[in-house]
Amino acid sequence: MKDDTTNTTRGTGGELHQQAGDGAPTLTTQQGGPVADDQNSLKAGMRGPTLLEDHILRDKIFHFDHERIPERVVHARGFGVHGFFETYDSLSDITCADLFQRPGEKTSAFVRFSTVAGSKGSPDLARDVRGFAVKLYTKEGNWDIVGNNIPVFFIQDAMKFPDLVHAAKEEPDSGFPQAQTAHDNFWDFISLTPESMNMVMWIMSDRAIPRSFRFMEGFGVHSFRMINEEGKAVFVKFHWKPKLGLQSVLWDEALKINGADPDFHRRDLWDAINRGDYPEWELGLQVFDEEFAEQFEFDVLDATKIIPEEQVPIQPVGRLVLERVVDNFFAETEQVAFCTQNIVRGIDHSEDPLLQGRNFSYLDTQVKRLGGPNFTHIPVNAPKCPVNHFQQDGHMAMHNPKGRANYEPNSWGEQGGPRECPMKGFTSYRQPAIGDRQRVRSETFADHYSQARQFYISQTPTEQNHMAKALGFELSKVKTERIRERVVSHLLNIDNELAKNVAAMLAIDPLPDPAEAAMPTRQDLPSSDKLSIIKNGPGSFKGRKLGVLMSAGANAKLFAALQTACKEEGAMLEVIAPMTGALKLSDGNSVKVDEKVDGGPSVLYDAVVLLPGDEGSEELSRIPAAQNYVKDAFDHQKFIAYVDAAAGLMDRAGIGKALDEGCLKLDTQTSADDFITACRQIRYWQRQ
Ligand code: HDE
Repeated sequence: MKDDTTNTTRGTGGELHQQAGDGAPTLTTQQGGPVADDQNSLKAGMRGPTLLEDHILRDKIFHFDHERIPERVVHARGFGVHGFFETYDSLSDITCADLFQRPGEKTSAFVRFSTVAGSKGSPDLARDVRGFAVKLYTKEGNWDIVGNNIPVFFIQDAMKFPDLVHAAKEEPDSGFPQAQTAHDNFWDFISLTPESMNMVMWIMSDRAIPRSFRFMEGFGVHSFRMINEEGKAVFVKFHWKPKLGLQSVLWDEALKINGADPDFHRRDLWDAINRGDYPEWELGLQVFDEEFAEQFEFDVLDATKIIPEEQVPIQPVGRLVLERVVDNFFAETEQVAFCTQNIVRGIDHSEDPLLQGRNFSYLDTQVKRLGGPNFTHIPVNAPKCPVNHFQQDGHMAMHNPKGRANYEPNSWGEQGGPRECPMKGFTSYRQPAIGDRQRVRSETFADHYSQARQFYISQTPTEQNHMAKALGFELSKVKTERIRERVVSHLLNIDNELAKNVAAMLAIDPLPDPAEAAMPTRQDLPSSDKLSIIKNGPGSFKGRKLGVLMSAGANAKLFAALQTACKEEGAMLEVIAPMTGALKLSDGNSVKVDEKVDGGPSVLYDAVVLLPGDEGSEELSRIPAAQNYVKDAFDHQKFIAYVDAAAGLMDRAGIGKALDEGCLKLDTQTSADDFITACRQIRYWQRQ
């Protein structure tokens, strides 16, 4: 800024403000009129009242007053980014969808990740399902796969959705709790809705507290159809598999991350894309036919069930790469409008009653949120292919059809506008649909416990323990005893040990009777390894973050070796120290500090190094935040590397005598590379 009064105006405090003239564009009103003074309203006299005629003040305040739009009723908290989808091989044998015809074809994409229950400003690490909504701008129109990071859902019929959401969100009288299901209303509804039991197992598992959006799967959940050029259909389920593998945090970490960095997930994605480390997923299809559907143990139209990968393997058909952050959060992330009914030729819905209900819901919600029927004119929602129709007018119409004809049929020949095209247009699959009109639930939807058990027995003991503790935590917040007991009565239909563990945590004695089941015999399904996160570890520390806690005089050689090892692995490294700014190393060089120790707790890192220098180690060891850093890393079963100078700090943190094989001393025996190799296991689960 020029310190030159000819190019500045004075604010109320006498401070100087920049004016146009040195390269900046001229500030204008919304009508485009240049503004001379953006600091002061128009007054009668020096100390007099503000005048009604101040159109510049009015223009500014009016717009501000209207900045908010209703947040999404669910999935309010989200984060969107741009990318592309690339098809591996032609899928023309099963679908005529244009994007799957040519190997290597790239289709632009916009993806919004979200939590479900919390409001827009809620923390990222709530125990919750994550939305995984993908908009594909294909050459034959937009296709939205509006999925979640969990492959099943709470309910089977759209009729129950408002009840589910009401019960999950804050209670209507008090207005709390925010962004959590640990309250009476939620568990009351759940315990009266046995169809939710499979989903309950998933949300009580580590899937509901992912480490990052980059490390979670996505699922279309419902069965869909793919149709080829001959009109032949197959069923299909959509899966997004993260290239970096799956990873979750521990519940105690989630609680602490929510305080330390409530934007942990969005920051992670923002930072990864901005440093060119583009997250990638493979789209996998489970393809099956009517014959399989007939003999499968469950109804493929029931969204509370999966089809285990062991029964129908997943075929990778393309990759999704996220490579560009938004220019503006509101314009893109907030205004993006996903609709399940946005499908393209070659893809069709199934008769899943949940999906059918969703198809009805999403347009309404967008009209309410975005204020009118023209939300497809907003750039993030606009198709990137030719759009020709006779729909017109309405609020905020940006481009009405040109020309005389705004109806069809018409006899205006070439000037008559677009015409339908039976050969290329969307055709629904000719699934016969005959039956009496009735409000019913098919008996094939009745088994609520078999897959819940299958999920539970597929987990490692560590994961099972997390699930029991999650149930214990949630139900400990439920004040009404009979609700807690009712949940345990369902758990008894899933797994006795689990039910007993949870009952013990809640001092429920004696155990209640098992809940009455709509279908009394539970099927004994085999365990499915693919359902466990730990059994499918990434075997890599790529994309993860190392937190190096340092003090003045830290060993420069070791630090450089850690930097190199991280770089080679594709991992990040951050320096945490008692002060911000720069830190002097043993060789006299300085390194930039990323976080002051109380702003960079170890919950923000995947593994930690304790690298104090001789000079600063005593002072560091006395800082409570540094002690917590060490204690938490240890309690959260993280890999820890340390040097001799960290002995005092480790003693003060209470771990000096508890060191195990997950704690590696960096010396001539163990190099920085060895440590990063150990970190590929992500956690030292053996530490209890
Ligand atoms: Fe949604 N859902 N949903 N849902 N849903 C919405 O649309 C709805 C369901 C999902 O990032 C709303 O734009 C009904 C299942 C995601 O913008 C709303 C039913 C799955 C997102 C709506 C369901 C989802 C939404 C709220 C049961 C996983 C966020 C705001 C019949 C397969 C999209 C909005 C984004 C959003 C309705 C069940 C995923 C109200 C009626 C099952 C990822 O239209």
